[in-house]
Amino acid sequence: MILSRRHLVAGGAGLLLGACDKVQNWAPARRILESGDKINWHLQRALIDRAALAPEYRPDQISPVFRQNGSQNPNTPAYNALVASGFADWRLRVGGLVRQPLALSLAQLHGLPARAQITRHDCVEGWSAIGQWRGPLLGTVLKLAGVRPEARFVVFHCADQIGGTPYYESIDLIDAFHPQTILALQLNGHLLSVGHGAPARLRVERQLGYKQAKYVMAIEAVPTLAGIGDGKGGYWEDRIDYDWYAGI
Ligand SMILES: Nc1nc2c(c(=O)[nH]1)N[C@H]1C(S)=C(S)[C@@H](COP(=O)(O)O)O[C@H]1N2
Ligand SMILES: [Mo]
Repeated sequence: MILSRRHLVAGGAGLLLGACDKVQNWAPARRILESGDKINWHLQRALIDRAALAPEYRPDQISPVFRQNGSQNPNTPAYNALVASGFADWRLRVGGLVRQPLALSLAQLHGLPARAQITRHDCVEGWSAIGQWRGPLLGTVLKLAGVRPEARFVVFHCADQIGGTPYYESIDLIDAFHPQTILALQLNGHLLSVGHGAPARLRVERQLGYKQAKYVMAIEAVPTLAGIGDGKGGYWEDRIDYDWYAGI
């Protein structure tokens, strides 16, 4: 049917409802409504996808050796001094778009409720390893700082430099508050070794290895990735065409 002026200017509620019924039967409108449904369905599926958990494994499935990759020691004077003091002077800075910028000591991080998870690390170079990671939820730390509503991403600034540039990575707030996203302080029941990113490294379990920032020194909440590095959100994203969203 053609939508008539009478339908559009329908007066009473009853009439309006009647008009709605007719609109729903009107093919073009029905197509729009159905496509709305489809968009809704895709959106919901995407959101449910993003909330899904990474598989977790049994203790007997832990790899005997967990390989180290990328930087294995920042080896800068500043980092070496931190190692020498057992990270007593290390502070995790949390800043950017937060209500309360923080400088958390390692003891404070160890004092937060922690989560342990046995997960599989998948490196884009073609190797994997299963390990148990333990540490506070990144969400707990971000809630302490109070992320402002304008923030859309969190950036991790690391202590190591590759070719003179400090390593950096970023994730969006959906991953930042995912229940398996932790700041790992331990691997397989031991404090993180220097090789695995001491004293704190990100575990964002539904993404590839290069997102798992080691040697995290600062976390910054930002509205856009435009001002970070060359704007693609990570050290490797900016240098070779690694995807920013490295979903597994
Ligand atoms: N700061 C920093 N984080 C990093 C890297 C790096 O070079 N520097 N390499 C990434 C890559 S490619 C991988 S596969 C993992 C390796 O973590 P692992 O050494 O604990 O196995 O760390 C990731 N996080
Ligand atoms: Mo990797």
